[in-house]
Amino acid sequence: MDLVLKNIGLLATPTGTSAVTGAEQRDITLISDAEIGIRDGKIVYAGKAQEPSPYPAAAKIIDCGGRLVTPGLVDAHTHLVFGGWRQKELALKLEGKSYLEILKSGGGILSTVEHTRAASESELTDKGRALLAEMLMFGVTACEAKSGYGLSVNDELKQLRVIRTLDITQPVDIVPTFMGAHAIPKEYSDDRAGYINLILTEMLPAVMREQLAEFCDIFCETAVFTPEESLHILLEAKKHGLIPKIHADEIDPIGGAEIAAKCNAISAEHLIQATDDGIRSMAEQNVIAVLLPATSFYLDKPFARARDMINAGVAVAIATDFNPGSSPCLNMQFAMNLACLKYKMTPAEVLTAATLNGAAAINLAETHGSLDVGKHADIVIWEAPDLEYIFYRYGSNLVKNVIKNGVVSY
Ligand code: IZC
Ligand code: ZN
Repeated sequence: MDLVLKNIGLLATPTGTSAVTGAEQRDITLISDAEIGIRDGKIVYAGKAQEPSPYPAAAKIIDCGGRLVTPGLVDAHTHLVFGGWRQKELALKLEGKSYLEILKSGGGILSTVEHTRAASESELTDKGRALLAEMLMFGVTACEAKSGYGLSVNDELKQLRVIRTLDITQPVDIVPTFMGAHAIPKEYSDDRAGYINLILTEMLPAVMREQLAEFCDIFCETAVFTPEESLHILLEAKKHGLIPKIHADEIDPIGGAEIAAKCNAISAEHLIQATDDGIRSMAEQNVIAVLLPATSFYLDKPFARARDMINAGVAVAIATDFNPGSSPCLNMQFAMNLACLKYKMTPAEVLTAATLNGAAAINLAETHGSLDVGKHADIVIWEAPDLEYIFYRYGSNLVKNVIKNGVVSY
């Protein structure tokens, strides 16, 4: 035994190795007066405190002081690696310019593309490392990270190599997503077919040659990629062995949720404007809804219909959407608080959404996202006596300690 967490006031966790749906999403395990045993970075016991202690005298003990303990948070949707920031867009936003208007005028994603292209691999790696350290402090032990600010073969590969380096060299596990279809770069502004052809014939094969991604995502949106283009690109990516994801129905209801179902995407993201038909088709195909409430907040948009999705049998995950434009916030606790207060999800539903269902959305549910025996010992000790408290005391960082693979990392 390497480590024992004793004197846990309340252990709160979903259970299982796949996404949970419907009423099951709030059916979490709650154990008072609990303890967790960890060996070789994995959980070997999670349950009621045991007397007499079965652990060897040499085991390291952490006294949790009666606090709340949960699985590490999983941020299933981030655009983590980018050059520059976009604080200059704040003034435009306050003047009433919309996200798509800023993008159309050459700002938005395209301004981040310029800064990302200009940055070296090591500059991007240093910046990403600092951001991940901050995410960890807020309780995140695994996340997803997308490319999509390179939009040329070399710059997309550069971003994905940074993601790989970061995964290897710091504690938070990172799952990589190729998102060459994030916008049409300016050198292709008069030739969208040419850019899509570049994605299909050069980017996808190059990404696969270096095994740099597990998922392929696309920004299916008015004035970005159409539903038809999205379906075509995702089906081609699938042939290369990538698992589809899709930014769907964020701003306009153009049928993104339906496309997610059609190509058997593992998840669809945003879904603010998803229709009843879209939600139904996602439920039928077990597509996970990755909802991003911090983006609704920052763009001053409606909040996605989480309750309708849960009632329809769609598994709901919550993530930050951390990016320099529409969600410059990497604090998973803030996203969770918004999910509770704005989606009216219960604390238990949000916990599942931010752990097990997030893990399932990035294909990590076998090993992450709950405190089941055999899973990675990714654990948050909260400065909180119970689960409600972390949704009530919003605005503070309520994480006391983070354990990653059995090691106290914060
Ligand atoms: O940089 O604006 N929505 N992609 C789709 C983003 C937001 C990121 C950005
Ligand atoms: Zn996004």
